[in-house]
Amino acid sequence: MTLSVFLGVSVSTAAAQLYGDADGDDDVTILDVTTIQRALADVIQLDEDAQKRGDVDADDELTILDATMIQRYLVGVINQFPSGEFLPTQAPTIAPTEAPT
Ligand SMILES: [Ca+2]
Ligand SMILES: [Ca+2]
Repeated sequence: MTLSVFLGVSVSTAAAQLYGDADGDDDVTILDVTTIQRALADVIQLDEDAQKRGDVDADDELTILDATMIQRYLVGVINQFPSGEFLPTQAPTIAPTEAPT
C-alpha cells in the first residue's frame, strides 16, 4: 500500500543541497545508498550535483566508502558527515547599502 501525504508546506529549502542525498529527494535514506551503489556499478548515471551530494566523506570522489558512510549514518553509528550537512550554496549578492544623502 502506498500512502501519499501532501502537506501544504510552503517553506522551501530548494537552494540547499543535503549531503548524502544522492537521489535528490531532500532526505537521506537507504535509497541514497542504493543510488550511489548503482552509480558505482554504472547502472545509472548521476549528475554532477548528485555526485557532490553523495561525497559525504569529502574526498572529492564518489566511492563505496561514501555509501558505507551513509549506511553508518542511517543506523546511528555516526551522526554527521565529514562533509558537513549542506553543500555550500552560492552566496546571494548583497547590494551595498548607501547612506542616504
Ligand atoms: Ca535521498
Ligand atoms: Ca567520497
